Amino acid sequence: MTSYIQPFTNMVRPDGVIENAQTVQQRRLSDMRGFYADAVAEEAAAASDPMIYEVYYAYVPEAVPGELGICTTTIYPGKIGAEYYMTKGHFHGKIDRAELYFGLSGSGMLVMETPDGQTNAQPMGKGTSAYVPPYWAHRTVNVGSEPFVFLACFPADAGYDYGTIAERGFGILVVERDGGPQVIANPRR
Ligand code: PAN
Ligand code: ZN
Repeated sequence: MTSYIQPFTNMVRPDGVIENAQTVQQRRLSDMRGFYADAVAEEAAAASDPMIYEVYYAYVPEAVPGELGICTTTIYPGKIGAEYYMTKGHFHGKIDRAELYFGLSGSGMLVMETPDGQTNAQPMGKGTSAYVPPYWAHRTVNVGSEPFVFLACFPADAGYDYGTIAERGFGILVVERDGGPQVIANPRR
């Protein structure tokens, strides 16, 4: 017999807090050492171990095909050297799973890359709907002076492959140049 999941709603605040969240994940600089291009700046910032981003999960389903995961990400404003605070970034474990992002507040960039090295960067802000297609690794970056917050909805069986990006990074970085964000080639590639 089918056992039905009960329908539910959550209040999602513009600052990314989800009321009655199932879990909250915090990512400090110490959770992502080696991700930033400027190793000297990263070492200097490590002393205070700043909070880089937080993820509130409204729903963390089992990896059942057909189910959806729902969460917000709040990336705090800041830079390591010239590089803006950002998420680790990942391919999905099931690499052909797509994802929807929806901007709630602040301003950011969505950086993406295919396994064969095609890159793409899309600006995001409040009200932006962004499609992460199958096969594209994805990372978000806060390019503003306020927290950048977005909602994500993803197939429950998508999973995470963090290792590929942890090793190679993305082909493009988002850095501050002349007072604003600029997308540049990753010098470590
Ligand atoms: C997002 C991300 C979230 C945090 O919900 O998981 O923004 O980024 P990292 O997972 O790269 O640390 C998502 O893309 N889920 O699939
Ligand atoms: Zn994802």
